[in-house]
Amino acid sequence: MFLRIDHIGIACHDLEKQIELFSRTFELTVVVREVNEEQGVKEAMLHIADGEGGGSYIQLLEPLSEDSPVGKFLAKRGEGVHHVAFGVPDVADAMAKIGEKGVRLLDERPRHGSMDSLIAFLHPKDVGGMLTELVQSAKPSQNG
Ligand code: MC0
Repeated sequence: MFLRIDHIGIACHDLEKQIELFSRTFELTVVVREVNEEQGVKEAMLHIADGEGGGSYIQLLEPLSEDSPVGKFLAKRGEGVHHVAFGVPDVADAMAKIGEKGVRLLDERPRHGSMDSLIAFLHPKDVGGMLTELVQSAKPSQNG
């Protein structure tokens, strides 16, 4: 079902500060910066490698408001890993297959994600405490 790890999403208070830390420490390059109003985040994608069906990235996330998913996460748990995203060939197909297994889907239909991907989230309580995202990439890879 999974092609690769698409990205690890990391919640932070200050996107620019965290970009500086990750770029300097791991010598990663920011390939995309976006604001996703629907998800309530300002984000940056730092390219790691290319894999089957797309690239893999560190995704840094700053909330647009305190009552957004990432805003609430930061208030409750502080900065750190927010979610793990897996690349899938077809997000609607993966949602149907996973939903049939009794895992709660947080989205009824695929939504707009980073770099024109299609995404859907699974409830963390049904996946061992890990907020899980499914990603269908728009392009095979984007590494800047
Ligand atoms: C909450 N919980 C988590 C969690 N967030 N567990 C693991 N990882 C997380 N990130 C746990 C809480 O501790 C709580 O457990 C339980 O789940 C319910 O959480 P809550 O605080 O009562 O409820 P909410 O209202 O904060 O909702 C949590 C939920 C929500 C995961 C349902 O954040 C959501 O729908 N997330 C999906 C969308 C999202 O995260 N978007 C931002 C990234 P206890 O034991 O205390 O009951 S957007 C993104 O990443 C896009 C742009 C992209 O990749 O392209």
